[in-house]
Amino acid sequence: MTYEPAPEHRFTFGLWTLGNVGRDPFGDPTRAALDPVDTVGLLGELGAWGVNLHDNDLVPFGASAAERDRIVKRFRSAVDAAGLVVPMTTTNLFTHPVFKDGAFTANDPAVRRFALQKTMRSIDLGAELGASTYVFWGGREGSEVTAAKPTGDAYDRYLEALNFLCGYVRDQGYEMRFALEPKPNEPRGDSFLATVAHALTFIDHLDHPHMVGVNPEVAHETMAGLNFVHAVAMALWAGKLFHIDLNAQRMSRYDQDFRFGQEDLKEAFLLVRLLEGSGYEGPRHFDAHALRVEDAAGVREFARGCMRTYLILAEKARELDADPRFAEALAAAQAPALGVPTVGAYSPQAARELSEEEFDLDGLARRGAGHERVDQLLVERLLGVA
Ligand code: GLT
Ligand code: MN
Ligand code: MN
Repeated sequence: MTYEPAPEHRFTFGLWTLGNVGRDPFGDPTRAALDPVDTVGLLGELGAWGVNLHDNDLVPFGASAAERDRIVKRFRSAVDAAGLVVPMTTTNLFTHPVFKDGAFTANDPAVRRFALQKTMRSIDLGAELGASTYVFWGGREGSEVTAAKPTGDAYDRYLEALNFLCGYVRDQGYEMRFALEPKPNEPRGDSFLATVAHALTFIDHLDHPHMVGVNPEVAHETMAGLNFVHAVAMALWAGKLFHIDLNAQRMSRYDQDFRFGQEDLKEAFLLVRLLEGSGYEGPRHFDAHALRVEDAAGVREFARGCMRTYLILAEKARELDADPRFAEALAAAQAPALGVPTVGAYSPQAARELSEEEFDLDGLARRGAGHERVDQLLVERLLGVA
């Protein structure tokens, strides 16, 4: 196995990821900005499948229509020349100061209307580039002063915005689905749609819920101390995993967006195993960037590393699932038994039978669960000594 990335692996990166210049809240850029055309060339060379973008990663805020068309044409030729696709696009609703108090949930109605206008134009750009997924990361949707922004009203406005934009996509006849990206905080003190479960509940209230799913990010659930594999598994279970942002993160810190696999290898492994076994056919998108201490060579190493680690973990997952000792350990732990219905659908007869059933409670309570063996086999496989 050479672990060489190829387009069939469906690896994608955002323009903002390879193009990250290493700015942080305390320090200036440490790398020169990349021309999107050069980013695309590099991605093609490294074996990626696609490139994603925010409207303003490509077209500067406030550019004229003629300027926009010229930039998009040049970019499109570069994408074609590199043999890439543009599967996902999104809107920057967080950098410009006009969005300081939110976009779709800004208290000021004029800001909310401008945010919708900007998003409609950005959706047009996505459709023009062939994107089938449109991501919504509500970077500024949230607050620091809870009393100044009634939460129920904010969710009403968020819902109104998404309903309006679903209407727009349908009206234009675009083949496009929306994916909401949750995050608990940063840059706002407290963000709306804080976790995958918040987003799933929200989607149920939309006019066209089938058009909208989620885009979970490793770093975002991990910041909140949540189990990311559970979050993704729940999204899959709900039929709502429309996209995924892969990276790495240590708990309880700022949004680190590290190279995939840089932290918590076991979780990365479980995630790859879940995705590869789930039938998920969407992009494997790396929303991460090279460390601020790196130069152009480091950026290249970072991008290769994300894809290589994914492929290595996918191979380890296949090996683990083909290991008869692991299958035995799972059987001893009764993992397959969880797939068997407990009582089936309710019926008076089933209720009667259940109420008469007798249980050996002491025996059940004494039985060991066998989880230690399952985990040890997994760890040894991961450590390469299985
Ligand atoms: C920004 C954020 C990411 C989002 C991007 C899409 S932009 O970099 O940190 O998590 O996915 O808007
Ligand atoms: Mn992030
Ligand atoms: Mn992200």
